Amino acid sequence: LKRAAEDVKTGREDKVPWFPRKIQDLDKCHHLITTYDPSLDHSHPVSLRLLGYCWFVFQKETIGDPLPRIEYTAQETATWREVYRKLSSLYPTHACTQYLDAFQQLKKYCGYQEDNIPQLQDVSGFLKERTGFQLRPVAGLLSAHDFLASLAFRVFQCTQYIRHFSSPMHSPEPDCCHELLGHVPMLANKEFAQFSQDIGLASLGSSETEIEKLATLYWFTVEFGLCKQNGSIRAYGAGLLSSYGELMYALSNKPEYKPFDPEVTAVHPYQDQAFQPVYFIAESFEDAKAKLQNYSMKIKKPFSLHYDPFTSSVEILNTP
Ligand code: HBI
Ligand code: FE
Repeated sequence: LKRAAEDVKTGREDKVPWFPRKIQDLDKCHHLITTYDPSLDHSHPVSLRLLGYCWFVFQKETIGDPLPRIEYTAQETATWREVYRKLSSLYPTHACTQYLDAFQQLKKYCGYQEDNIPQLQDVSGFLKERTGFQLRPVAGLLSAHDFLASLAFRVFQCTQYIRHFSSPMHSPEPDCCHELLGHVPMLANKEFAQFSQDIGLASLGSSETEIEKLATLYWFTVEFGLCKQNGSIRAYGAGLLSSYGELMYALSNKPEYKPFDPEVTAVHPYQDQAFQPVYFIAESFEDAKAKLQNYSMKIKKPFSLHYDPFTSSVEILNTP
């Protein structure tokens, strides 16, 4: 409500929702989507102990504080082991080289191994050194508005609990297997980090309609993107790199492929209950970044924004 009162009045019908101007404002970007309520779904009891703990942490934690270290139970570690083993057997043939390079580094420096769930604090420090990205713990699925806004400041809101042991190969919402195995390795790559931040920056000061389109772009790239590599096709999307079944399927001859084109991709219907019927292929991250920048320039905003990396804040230019 407090945020709603701060919406920017533009005099147009499409008003600009409140958005963070500096990294500290991300403390207000914690709006969870409640389509999935673990307390009502007994077939998918996520680890409620940790979920509750995340909530607790969330209340107190401000950006920049050290991230809590979690002592995972033997059962939680066993779930991680199963997911880690199965997925890492596919990476050499299915993941892009940027992913594979970072994965090696994470094994060396961040405790990525089958008997250990890496700690967000260690991973966050590693990313900060590589690309300036940092992690911050979050209790579940955030609104696209808040999630994308944090990317603008190179902050990745990251779940810290693990899926329930009863279905190790599937999780109805993001969990640390998805974040640590899907997202983190790619965020260690400079090009990809810039691409992610660019989607975030494009969302700041955009209308809800434009944010919805950017969320769809995010879906088909950061979550389910494929790219060309030395004449073959590899995965870079986190939703693929954290799902054994869909990773195999995406690189089989079953789905349809289309070239990544933001105008087309942003309005393509997506599937969140089954495998995607269509995947978009990027020529390279350079190319995807250039196309995204071109797309973002065309989004109508009542002002222009400039990101200042020294202060982690956005300057607002040409306000009427
Ligand atoms: N929230 N915690 C969390 N993790 C995500 O990966 C995530 C999210 N909210 C929205 C989202 N991803 C995307 O699907 C887009 O809506 C931006
Ligand atoms: Fe994700």
